[in-house]
Formats: sequence, C-alpha cells, structure tokens
Amino acid sequence: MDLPAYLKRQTTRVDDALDRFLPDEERMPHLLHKAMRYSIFAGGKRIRPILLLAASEAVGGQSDRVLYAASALEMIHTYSLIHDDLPAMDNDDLRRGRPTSHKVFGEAHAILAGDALLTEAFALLTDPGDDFAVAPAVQLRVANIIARAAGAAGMVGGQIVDMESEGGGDELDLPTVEYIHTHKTGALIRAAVEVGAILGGADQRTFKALSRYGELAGLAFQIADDILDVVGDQDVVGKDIGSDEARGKATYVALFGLSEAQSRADELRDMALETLESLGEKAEPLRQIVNFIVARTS
Ligand code: GRG
Repeated sequence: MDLPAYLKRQTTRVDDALDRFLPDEERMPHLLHKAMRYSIFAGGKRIRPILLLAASEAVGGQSDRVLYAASALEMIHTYSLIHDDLPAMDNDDLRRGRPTSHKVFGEAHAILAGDALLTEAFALLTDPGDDFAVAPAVQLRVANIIARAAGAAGMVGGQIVDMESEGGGDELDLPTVEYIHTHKTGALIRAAVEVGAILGGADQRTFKALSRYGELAGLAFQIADDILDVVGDQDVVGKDIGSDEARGKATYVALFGLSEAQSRADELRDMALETLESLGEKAEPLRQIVNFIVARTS
C-alpha cells in the first residue's frame, strides 16, 4: 500500500467536505468566516479525520457517509489549536507554518473563530443533512462520544492539567504525564477511530479492538509530538521548536529522555498493530498510519 498516496487522497476528500460545510467568506460575518477558513485550510495533516475514514473502511463501511463526522472532528481540533496558541495559553506566533490566528485577526476574532468552529461542529454532528442518512440514535451516540472526548473529561481536561503542570520540574511523574497525553491529545484520536467504527457498522468486539487501537495510537502520537519538539525541523513541523523544555512542560522526553521516549512510542505502535490482527487487509491503512504516527517528521 502506498501510504503517501492514500493520505493525499483522503486529505483531498476531507478538504472538499470541509469546504462544503464551512460558511462562505462572502457571507456575513465575513471576518469570522475568513478566520475560521484561515486556520482550517492552513495545511494540517488531517490525521484525525483520516483515522475516522480508515476505521470506517476497516470494518467495511462506506467512507463517503462518514465525511460529515470527519469534518466536525477536524473543526474541533482546529478550534483547540487556535485557542492553545492564544496569549493566555501558549502564546505562539506560528502554527501550521503560518502566523497564528490571533496574530492575523486579533485576539477577540481568534477566540470567536475557535468558538464558532467548536459550535458549528456540533451543529453538523446533530444535523448532517440528507446525504448522510445516519439513524438518529447513531447520530446521538457519535455526537456524545465526540463531546466527551473534547470536553472536561477529555481534551479540555488534559489541557488544564498540562497548563497547571508547567514548570513542575522534578515533581513531574508518569501518571500526570500520561493523564495529560491521553486526555489532551489521545481522547480526540481515540474518538476518531471509535466514531469511524460505529458509522462503519462495527460489531461490539471489533469496536472494542478499534477503541484500544485509537487509545494506543493517540498516546504514541503525543509521545512522537514530544520528541519532535526536541529534534524536529521547525520549517517541517510548522511551529516553534523547543518550547516544551523552555516552558518546563510535562512530557515523556522530560521524564525519560529521547531514547526511552522513542522506545515507548515504538512499543505502543506494536501494541496498536496487535489490536488489528483479526481485521485483515481492509485494516492496512490503520496499520500504516500508526507506523507513520511514530516515525513522522511533522
Ligand atoms: C485549547 C481546549 C484546548 C485544547 C488544546 C490540541 C491542544 C489542546 C493543544 C495543542 C498543542 C499541542 C502541541 C498539542 C500536542 C499534540 C497536538 C494536538 C499537536 C497538533 O496536532 P497535529 O500534529 O496538527 O495533528 P496538524 O496541524 O497537523 O493538524
């Protein structure tokens, strides 16, 4: 399987769907819509929506029918990046290789663009339109999984503990770092795989296996992110490098050093691959994506 070609094909599908679902810049309020589109189309990897599509395909689903949920997930992820970059949080100037939203549109517009992306995502999840023909009970389950993954018990919860742990130095411990990683980053990645499985029609056993795959891949993704913050090339990564150490962030690298962090990411990848053993050829994209997650350069 040619992974770069697969990722490119899926990215195009996700981008086309996002373009369809996002309000047009020509419509009022122009600057809000412009700011939403600026961050969405700034060149992200689309790993979460692609995982959602790949999970649906792995269980024999028709991936056209999941594009609404894939788009909603990317909208939520992008809102989190806009807010994370704000002066009140990480105060970053660069994201996805471009000036951050608040640098271009000002703080108030950046906050509202993030708010609008989050809210519109749930409008889409609860009313995807006739093309998607999702049974109401399934729609509700999908929206609930994503809400929980994005909220206090998921991404926002992880972000808060991350902020509170900054500068923790010697007091950093593994349970705290794992809490941050599995919530701040892992929860949305796991939800992507779970939602793909549900919309693809997975049975309970397969859903559980894929949920575990998502959990392991999510943690591996964040450890790879910690490593990239030390060894990455700023032009390739598209954001400031070295900021974790400068801020005394709770990371795997801070706890264990680079080499052990990489070994842990590799171990999680192998465990994720094991969860896919019963799934055959259709799960090949999921296998290759977890390999990509731990070996990525951006
Ligand atoms: C502000 C509620 C709130 C949450 C923020 C996602 C997040 C939580 C913070 C982003 C900061 C960060 C570096 C998180 C670690 C990993 C991560 C989510 C990286 C960015 O995701 P990628 O690599 O980005 O998928 P692209 O740009 O490719 O979409």
